[in-house]
Amino acid sequence: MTRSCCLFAASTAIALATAGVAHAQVVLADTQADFSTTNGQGYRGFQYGVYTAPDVTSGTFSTQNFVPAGTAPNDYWYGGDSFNTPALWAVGQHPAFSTLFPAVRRYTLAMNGEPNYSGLVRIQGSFFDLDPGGDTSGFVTVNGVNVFNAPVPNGGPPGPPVPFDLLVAVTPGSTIDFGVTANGSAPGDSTGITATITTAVPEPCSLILTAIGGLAAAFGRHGRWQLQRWLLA
Ligand SMILES: [Ca+2]
Repeated sequence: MTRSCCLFAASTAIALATAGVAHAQVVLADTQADFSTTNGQGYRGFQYGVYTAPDVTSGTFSTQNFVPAGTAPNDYWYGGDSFNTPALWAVGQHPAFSTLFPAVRRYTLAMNGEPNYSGLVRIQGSFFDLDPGGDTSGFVTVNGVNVFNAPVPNGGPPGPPVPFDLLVAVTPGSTIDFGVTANGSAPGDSTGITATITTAVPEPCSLILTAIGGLAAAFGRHGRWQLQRWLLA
């Protein structure tokens, strides 16, 4: 952060502190709020599809060959396997029934007008069972590297949350994937997912940028980002 930026941001922080305003960092993505089938693949930076390798659960699986689903009937993305699988909808996803390809929703930094951000992001959320008929695992990968992978116990819907809270470095074009694997068989594998991706600012400027986020709140999701980027220029 430059000196002029710090001075401006500091004055902003003081002004907002006086006004009692406090806001979180910039929200880049929200898996549920950003979901759409009517706006096409890539809307708000999200694509919905599969990894073309079966039943990846070990933590050593390949995360390459992400393929977006081709159609979206009835408000879910459909990957062409049997029994309407793989499927991805606003609050959950189901792996492919026959191939056992994991269902994956992918957020790509800077895709389709998403923020052109470099730095740390915090990925917070949880997986949870939506159908006690089958067990699954939920995973998160960033740029093809698996950073979270855990069983999702039955008990739904909704089952007990399997939370994750990850801090990773990204650049424009980085991919952040949220996936559900079949664990050997796919019947009854509907699994819930909720997650947000927010910018994360290391100390000592986190307080200042929190205040900037508050100043920018009225500008909307991407407007907030653009104001913060301008301040950091
Ligand atoms: Ca299963």
